[in-house]
Amino acid sequence: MKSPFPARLSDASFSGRLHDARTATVIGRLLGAAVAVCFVTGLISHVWQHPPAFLANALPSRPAWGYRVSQGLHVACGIAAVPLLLAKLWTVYPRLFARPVVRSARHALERLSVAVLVASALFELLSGLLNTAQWYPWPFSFVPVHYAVGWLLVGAMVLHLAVKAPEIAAHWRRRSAGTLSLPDEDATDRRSLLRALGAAVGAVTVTTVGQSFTPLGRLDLLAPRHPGHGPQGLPVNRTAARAGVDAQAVRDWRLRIEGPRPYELTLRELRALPQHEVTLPIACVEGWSKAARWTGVRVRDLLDRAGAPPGARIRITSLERHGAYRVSEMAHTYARDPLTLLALRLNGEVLSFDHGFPARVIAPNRPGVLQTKWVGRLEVL
Ligand SMILES: Nc1nc2c(c(=O)[nH]1)N[C@H]1C(S)=C(S)[C@@H](COP(=O)(O)O)O[C@H]1N2
Ligand SMILES: [Mo]
Repeated sequence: MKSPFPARLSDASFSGRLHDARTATVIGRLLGAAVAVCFVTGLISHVWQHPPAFLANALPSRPAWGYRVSQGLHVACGIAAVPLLLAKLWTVYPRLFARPVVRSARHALERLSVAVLVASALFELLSGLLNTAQWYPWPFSFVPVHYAVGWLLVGAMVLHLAVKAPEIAAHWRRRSAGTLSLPDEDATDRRSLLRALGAAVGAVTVTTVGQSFTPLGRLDLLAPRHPGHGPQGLPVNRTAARAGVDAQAVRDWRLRIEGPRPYELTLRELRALPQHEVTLPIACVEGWSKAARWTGVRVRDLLDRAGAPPGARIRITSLERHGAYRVSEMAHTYARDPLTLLALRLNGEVLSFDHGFPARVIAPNRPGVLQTKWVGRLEVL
């Protein structure tokens, strides 16, 4: 069978019609920036969900909007990176068919690093995107693999930047030496390509970013979640039915607080304690977030009554029997924050079952997965 590609593609056949180094540099810069933001915000999200021992009791609970902005950026930059990556691959693809396949040991290593770079970039964007849609068509667990491949991607990208540094430097500015000799029509075509790319990035961003940036909520046409859709004006990730929590499970509900002076409270007793109202967002790792008004009892008041030392970490356990998010832990910085509540009400109404009735955790600057619903027990650690 005849190959659709010229038998011998030398570097010369790579130079024309937007498969050139200037175009690759311009798109690469934007893609690199998007990947860098994804990496930093991804690290933040990972540390917040799985803190290393030395940070487990020290993560800051402020700014209250911190995790919301960080994770919103993570998902928005990941989505913007999809058209950027496709355009970048299109610009450089003739290089993939360059012959001879391997010219030297150094060349072989470079090709290998590009293979890792392309594969890990495609994997990160695809797995992240499917995760926001809660679709897991793979046999591994998303979080550790997405995290590990993130390191692979950044490592391969740094290597790529180092190898290409001379070329990137030569084509960084429009009037750099290498581009002066290019025909004018290439410059015009490049501008058109970049304008189209800008429009594509703008379109995917504007139609999804409203899932966390609520002023653009009405333009949120493509994101899997709409921040306003759900009971009591808030989306639900895991419903009470799916978590196996029903009226029966909460009938004789009591909150158990384990500490130096353990005690139990009925819902009526909890309601009789001083109530506080806070406005805080649920910020899901999948990218949607929404602020809401929560009313309930300060966690620190409950801990004081149990005689908890001020620096103590706590563990929160849900009534839910199975499920990855039935238990969460909280640093003293969170437990002592006056905004951290065991919430009983949401947006002026008693919590619905799906939002965690009879009681759920709401704390500032905290990933949604840790805002435990259907709380049954608080333990001083
Ligand atoms: N017990 C329990 N709490 C949970 C979860 C869960 O699966 N089980 N899901 C978490 C996730 S992933 C999110 S984003 C928030 C969503 O809260 P909401 O359904 O009230 O909007 O609840 C969190 N609390
Ligand atoms: Mo979530």
